[in-house]
Amino acid sequence: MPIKEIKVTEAIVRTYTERFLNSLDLDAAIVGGGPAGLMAAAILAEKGAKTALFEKKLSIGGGMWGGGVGFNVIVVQEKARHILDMLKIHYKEFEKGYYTADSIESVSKLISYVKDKGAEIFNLTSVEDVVAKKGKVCGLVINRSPIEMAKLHVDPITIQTKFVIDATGHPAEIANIISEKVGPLKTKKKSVVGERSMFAENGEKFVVDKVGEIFPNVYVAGMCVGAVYGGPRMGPIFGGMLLSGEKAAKLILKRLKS
Ligand code: 48F
Repeated sequence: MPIKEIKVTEAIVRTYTERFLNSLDLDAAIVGGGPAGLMAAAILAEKGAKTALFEKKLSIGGGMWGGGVGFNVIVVQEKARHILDMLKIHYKEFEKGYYTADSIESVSKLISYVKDKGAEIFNLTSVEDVVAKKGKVCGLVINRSPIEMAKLHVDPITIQTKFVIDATGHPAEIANIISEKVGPLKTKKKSVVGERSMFAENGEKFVVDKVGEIFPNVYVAGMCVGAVYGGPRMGPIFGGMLLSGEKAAKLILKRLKS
């Protein structure tokens, strides 16, 4: 059978449109496809929550591809080793309690796991605002990243969701938007404090301990937690990111159940 160009076009447009229409009304919308957002998407989708992840870049994986200074190796501590096992990522014990894994294998297997569990991933999609009604966030305002990058005057569209996870990493973009345009955060300082200098041990603990709801229906995960609450950065050790995403997902699953 000859290949028809317009059939290829039709296949892409119809399939993408169907996927997008199926994601208009979600249980959980995750902003940011770094390790924390991906991990949250995996756990939510695995437990049957209708989940989509929005990533503004072309590639998914955030800051995990490059390991440390572009040496494509990540370090994961004992506490998060179960996640490497769950994702079937190969790893070696470097010294007691320090495990190394190939960062490229780690990102690929995480993405693959998320897709296998049924979450949608929309790349090239920037979240530029939230939908907020009666003091609660109930949706996201999204645009195509190339439109945003070219600063074209083109209006965005929206999706509806029960819960949002801000997993945008260091800039804590959604938390900043909320505190500037919607209202004070539920945190002690009421707005984004900004992360502190490096202290790996404390930073890794902080990004897990402080995971929670920062505004009605909005949770934080990953480095965003450090930015919102003023926790230390931790460098290329990734167990905390994965555990943080896992915890945010579990908190939302509990809320969805009730
Ligand atoms: O930065 P990122 O990897 O965040 P994370 O999951 O992990 C942090 C680590 O990579 C590392 C670290 C740990 O050692 O400190 O930095 O917390 O991934 C965040 C993703 O969010 C995307 C951004 O492109 C990146 O891929 N992102 C940011 N803002 C938006 C967004 C937005 N407004 N809309 C969509 N995606």
